[in-house]
Amino acid sequence: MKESFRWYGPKDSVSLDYIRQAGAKNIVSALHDVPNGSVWKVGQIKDYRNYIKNKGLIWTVVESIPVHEDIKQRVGDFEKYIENYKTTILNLASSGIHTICYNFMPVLDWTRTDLYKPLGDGSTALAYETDALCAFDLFVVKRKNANQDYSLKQIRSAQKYFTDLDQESISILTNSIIAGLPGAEEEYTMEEFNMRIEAYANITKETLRSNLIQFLEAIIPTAESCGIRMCIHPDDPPQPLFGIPRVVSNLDDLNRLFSAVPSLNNGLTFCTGSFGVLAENNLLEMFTKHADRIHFLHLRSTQRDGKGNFFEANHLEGDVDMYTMVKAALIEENRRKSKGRKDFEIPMRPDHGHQMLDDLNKKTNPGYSAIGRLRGLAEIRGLAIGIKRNEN
Ligand code: DNO
Repeated sequence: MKESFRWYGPKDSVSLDYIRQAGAKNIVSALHDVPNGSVWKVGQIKDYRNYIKNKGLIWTVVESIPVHEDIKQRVGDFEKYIENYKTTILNLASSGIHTICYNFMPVLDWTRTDLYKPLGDGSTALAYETDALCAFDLFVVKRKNANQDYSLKQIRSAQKYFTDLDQESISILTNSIIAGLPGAEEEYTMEEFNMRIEAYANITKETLRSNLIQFLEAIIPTAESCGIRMCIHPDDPPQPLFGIPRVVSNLDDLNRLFSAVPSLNNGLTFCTGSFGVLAENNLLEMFTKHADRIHFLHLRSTQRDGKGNFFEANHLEGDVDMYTMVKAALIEENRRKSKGRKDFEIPMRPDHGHQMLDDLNKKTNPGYSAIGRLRGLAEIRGLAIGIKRNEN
């Protein structure tokens, strides 16, 4: 696996100099300052690439080129945004970057309700609680007809949860959900958020899926023409939020997506933590079925409680069987190597990490502090070496 680390650009408190010390040579990053929908120009891409190169590192994966909301809904200027997307793909390829991660989650990218859940060992983790989300939806956003999307039991439980919140907790919860987690690229006021959600009122799951497929039909030929591996990131969490469908959550979703657009350039970011939130997702089966189009790995684990809540566990703990997943990745790499595939080494990044040790007193991007990810990378690196040695 190509060990990688995500970097949010020159403003990231975890600098490239620090990342070099983690031992990862590959950088996962994006032109975060370019507004969603605009073309990434060759000059901008090359400057950014060279800045990383001058630090002795390689910009290997783009995460993400955000997909404009007009494309997801197929409204407004979606055709122009698709053309811009294609131009960005070509510009990245001509600058030597060939792997692009993106997602098709409506309105919000990844979502958590608590960014600093205290754990028993003194570190903090990202967490998601259904009561918190439901309470936010019903009593803060006050989304029209929201109660139709929840059972009576859920509503009662959310009511109780909300009654116990003071003003400060409500505003922390609000910021955790709509103020834009790192990489989401968009933050909303409550009014904007409501408008964005409302725009999906008539978009069914099948419409959203069809919009995604039409987007892929438009861009994948461009990706093929210049050797770009597109890899969609799964829904995080893998379930509808705010009454809006999501279409990259389970094996059935993947099967439909890849049978509609079978090119291997239409690939997948296999995020063990995102898929792992659904107990019914068999990660190994999902991985094996679509192994040849997995162009990027996000390795992390989540711990479910059986009631829809989860927190991010240490990388080798929680519900994800990391041994099995790393082994599957190494088997796939060997298979590709034996077939002479040049992309046999799959870029992998330790996804998220606990806020721990000195980082507890620093301001870092939630989930992206240095030490927690360093721990994750070190554990996964050791695991991979152990598996490889054991096989030879
Ligand atoms: C969260 C990330 C996501 C991811 C995008 C990919 O930590 O995994 O923000 O980058 O969903 O497009």
